[in-house]
Amino acid sequence: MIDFKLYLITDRKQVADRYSLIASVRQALKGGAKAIQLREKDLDTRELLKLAYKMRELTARYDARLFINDRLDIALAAGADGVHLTQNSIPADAVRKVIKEKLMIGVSTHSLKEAKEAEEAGADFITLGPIYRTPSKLKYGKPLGLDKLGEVSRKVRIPVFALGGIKSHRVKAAKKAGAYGVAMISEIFGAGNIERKAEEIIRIVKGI
Ligand code: TZP
Repeated sequence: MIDFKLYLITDRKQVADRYSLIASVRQALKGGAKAIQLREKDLDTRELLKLAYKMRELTARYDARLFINDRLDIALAAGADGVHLTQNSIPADAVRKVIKEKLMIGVSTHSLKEAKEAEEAGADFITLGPIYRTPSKLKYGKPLGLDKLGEVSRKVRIPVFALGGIKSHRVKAAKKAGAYGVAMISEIFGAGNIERKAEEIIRIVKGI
């Protein structure tokens, strides 16, 4: 069961330097965030594990789920709730065989084909993106847009989180198009008041 609507993805390089990543995530958790994906691709294994331990301790305190990007080994070692797989990771069905229901599996997708494949492979949820233009993801080419988000959301049964260029003022449209929830980096980590920004997004995405 996916019991969160906001999926917050980390990027310590986007955190205003007066805060550490941990302090910023703490603010988001205070604002009500219930799912964090640790995505720090440039850290080596031991640094990443150290950070994952800290994130585990912190998220547990706020009863929030922790996902680790790409690294099943780190997810298991840190006692995370799930692993978030990319299109280049070990595939979801291979992970599922080993972990059964012990961990949740999220998968990053960029097309209907990838979304269907992730569902068939046993993913619990997917992110779909980039929906809007976002500087960090220009390499994916043209944004998918809301129509594609709607089509994918209708054609898979697992929850779809809209990702890429999602800002407060776009959350409603993403929901209306059919997204189950929203995933984001810069809108929250770049906010002057992270706690309040997280609160605001959660209110909109839950429709309250
Ligand atoms: N995958 C597709 S877009 C994206 C990722 C990781 C980055 C989203 O970042 P932002 O700042 O929420 O647009």
